[in-house]
Amino acid sequence: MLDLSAFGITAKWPARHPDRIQLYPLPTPNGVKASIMLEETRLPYEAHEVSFATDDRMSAAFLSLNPNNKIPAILDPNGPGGKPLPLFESGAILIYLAVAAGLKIPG
Ligand SMILES: N[C@@H](CCC(=O)N[C@@H](CS)C(=O)NCC(=O)O)C(=O)O
Repeated sequence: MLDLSAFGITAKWPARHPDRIQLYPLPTPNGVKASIMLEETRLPYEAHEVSFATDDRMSAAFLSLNPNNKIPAILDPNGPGGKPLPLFESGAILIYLAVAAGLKIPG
């Protein structure tokens, strides 16, 4: 089984399925982009809600993944070279997931 415990974010949001892409979203205009892409591509993922009500995005655990304290963010346990890849910025996430799903990127 994959071990994501080296990533501080998993201390606050433990991975029940560490083999799946870990998604840290909230249904906001930017937050839904990664969620929609994961649903559309059918890539296996596990979502962990980042509540604004409790300032989750300002926690040390979240900041260890995205120092910009913004959602969405992901942690792919099977990134390039088979190594885990943390990623934030919805545009970067969308392109990354498209490539991971084998979609052709125009241009
Ligand atoms: N450029 C970023 C913007 C992300 C962003 O602004 N997310 C908002 C929610 S839509 C957020 O996390 N705001 C919390 C904050 O700014 O503290 C992206 O596209 O991912």
